[in-house]
Amino acid sequence: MFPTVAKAPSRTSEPPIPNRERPAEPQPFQATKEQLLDFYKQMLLIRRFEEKAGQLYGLGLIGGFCHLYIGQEAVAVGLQSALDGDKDSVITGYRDHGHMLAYGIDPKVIMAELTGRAAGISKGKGGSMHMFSTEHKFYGGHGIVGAQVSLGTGLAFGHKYSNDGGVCLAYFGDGAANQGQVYESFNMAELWKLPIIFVIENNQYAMGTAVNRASSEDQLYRRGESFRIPGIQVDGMDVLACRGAAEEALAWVRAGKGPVILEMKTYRYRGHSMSDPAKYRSREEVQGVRDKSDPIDHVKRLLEEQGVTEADLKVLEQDIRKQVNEAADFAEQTPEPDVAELYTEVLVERY
Ligand SMILES: Cc1ncc(C[n+]2csc(CCOP(=O)(O)OP(=O)(O)O)c2C)c(N)n1
Ligand SMILES: [Mg+2]
Repeated sequence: MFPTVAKAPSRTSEPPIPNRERPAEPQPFQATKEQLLDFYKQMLLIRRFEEKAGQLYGLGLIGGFCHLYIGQEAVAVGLQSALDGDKDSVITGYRDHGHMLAYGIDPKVIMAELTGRAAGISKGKGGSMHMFSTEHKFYGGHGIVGAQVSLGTGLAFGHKYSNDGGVCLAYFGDGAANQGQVYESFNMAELWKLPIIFVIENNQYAMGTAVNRASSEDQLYRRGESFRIPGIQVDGMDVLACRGAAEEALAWVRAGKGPVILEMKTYRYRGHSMSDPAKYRSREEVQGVRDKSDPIDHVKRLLEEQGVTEADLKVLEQDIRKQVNEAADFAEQTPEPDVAELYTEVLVERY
């Protein structure tokens, strides 16, 4: 005899889990003039840094792959500004320069890492895709699409296990959101109520594939529903919306309620990497976003409303250009690692 199984009611017309508690609707962050100026400076630094990195790549000074963050600046700046630098950790994929700069790490050691120099933040052995700063609890920089999500879940497990109060911010792309290990991570993270924010940087493309050509559910914030992980969709071109969403997500996670997904709607202006013919979208599409939704122009307008003048902003811009030029000079002039360093610090053996 088989046990009798109660007939399940039809649920096709119901939302997956009705009446479930969810994080509150995020509100735009109310920034002071100083905070706005700080966001502006950080985003402009990322943009100018990335433009310079593109030039150095063209000159053959950067080897291997190089993925620029231009267009997405508000995401890293807005989210990371809400973190507790002493406790929280961050992990991301290969498009990682902006996330490091958003920590206030010296652009010199980041640029020197791109040019493979001994003074680089990972001693010139990580390069563009594999930079780390354990001092800032920044755990890379990963080239395997989606792998950082499982590693980030491990970091969150570490926070919970050691009860250090930290939260992990694990960034990944719209393309990575279709990888299998992401869902294994979602399952364990919710089951164990791990302190992690899964941040999907939906920049609309995975290499040359538009998100709606590759994703059956292209509203990516819903991807956690079957794991009971709430999701929030955020305007990733608005630094104040990003910061507001981070605060709501952090409040939820720090209260022990488990993970949250933030889908950041953003856009990358440049090619996927430095060798991208960009045949999959029109110039008009890119120009349209630049004209209407640029995250830096947005903050510039807010600053101007607060009485900051074009001349004040020019001074800032000059200072940032100077910093970036100094970083590039340093990255060109500082020596490469000694050959004797080839096998040092590439593996930590702990038995
Ligand atoms: C496991 C794996 N599969 C494929 C690749 C090749 N690859 C590198 S980047 C990329 C696209 C990822 O797109 P997305 O996750 O949207 O991130 P974005 O580049 O837009 O930041 C692919 C397929 C890889 N590095 N690793
Ligand atoms: Mg993408």
